[in-house]
Amino acid sequence: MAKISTAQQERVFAALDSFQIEVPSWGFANTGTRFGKFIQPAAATSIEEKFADAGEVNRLTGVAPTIALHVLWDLPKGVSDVPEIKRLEEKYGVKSGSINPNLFQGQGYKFGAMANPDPEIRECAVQHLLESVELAKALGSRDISIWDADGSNYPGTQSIRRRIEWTGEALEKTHAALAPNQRMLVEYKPFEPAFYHTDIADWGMALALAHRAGPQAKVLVDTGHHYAGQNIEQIVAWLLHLDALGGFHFNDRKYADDDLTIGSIDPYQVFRIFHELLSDPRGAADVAFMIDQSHNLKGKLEAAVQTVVTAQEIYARAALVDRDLLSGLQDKCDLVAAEEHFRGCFWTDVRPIAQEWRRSKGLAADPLTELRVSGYVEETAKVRAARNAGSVASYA
Ligand code: PSV
Ligand code: MN
Repeated sequence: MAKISTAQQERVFAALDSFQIEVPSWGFANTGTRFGKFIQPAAATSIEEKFADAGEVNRLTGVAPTIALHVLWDLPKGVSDVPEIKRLEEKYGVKSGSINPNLFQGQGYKFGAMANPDPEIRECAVQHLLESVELAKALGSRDISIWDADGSNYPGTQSIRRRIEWTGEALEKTHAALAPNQRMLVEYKPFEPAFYHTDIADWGMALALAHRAGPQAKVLVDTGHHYAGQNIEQIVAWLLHLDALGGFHFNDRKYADDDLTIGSIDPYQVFRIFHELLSDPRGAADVAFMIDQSHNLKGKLEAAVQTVVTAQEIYARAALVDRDLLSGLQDKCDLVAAEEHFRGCFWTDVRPIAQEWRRSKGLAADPLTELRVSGYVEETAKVRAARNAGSVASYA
């Protein structure tokens, strides 16, 4: 394996200095599959415990200073929850990150939210979106991250065309309420919960809707929301080219939206995505890195730390690429040399440099080991176990 050059080492350090990733509040609570959930004694049972856990991930890694909040799950009382959230931010040293409206759990949303044929339900969805924007303003959050679960299950049962219009109207109204520094991120997903058509099924639809909504609307790429075999880095390259990429929800998948740990199935794909980001001619693109995973089998805290560290290390590997060298090889169509350089960077073990970087920041060299040694999971389990056991009873 090629030795890491001084220039590469410097690039990796610079990349690590700029790398941050957001953890999701829902990754700390008990969640499962639609067939059931396995209760973890240390899972967070309240918003305070979610902040405590996010604080611990940030203490261990130093690169996860924000927590994504889901409005219905974390801010059920709306703006009156804001003072408590601010207290938690202060206490645990993590800030509120993206604000995620919930357009999928209300009973009224059975046939859709933004694109429900009933104008009253559509209005209800818009009101929720507007409240989410206000919440984000009150919390100082820049991004409102919108996932639209709408769609239909059977051909002929809904007008795809009218629903495009309704979705566009709702997003336009939401965009009009944004403060100048805020952004609206439009997430796409090809199926689930709808199984015939989803109103925002792919990046093209998300992009068209973002364009219609306004300049502060960008596309959010959830890596689990693609058809098998889709070239996600090409989508990323296009969105960067169009200045339309707002952020990521990172996770990995083998079959569908599996919410597995980033890079656990295909780390090379994550490397290729990071390569596109680092190749952006305008310099580091202003793109929010967020995690969207909730683990049913792995310990919540361990999974979160493992995810953050994995993302950071694959980012470092992408920083090894000598873009001038690669560009020259591409121009000469020296395919094998270009691929060998690219692949060689992917195969290089950057963990020693990452450890050195962490030490230089006064962080634990190995956050996962540090988590185990700290006893945090065992301690929180003692306090939370009874409450979590209660949630088994209520689930059964
Ligand atoms: C939907 O699958 C999704 O990816 C959206 O981002 C939601 O907000 C999140 O998962 C949690 O359900
Ligand atoms: Mn997502």
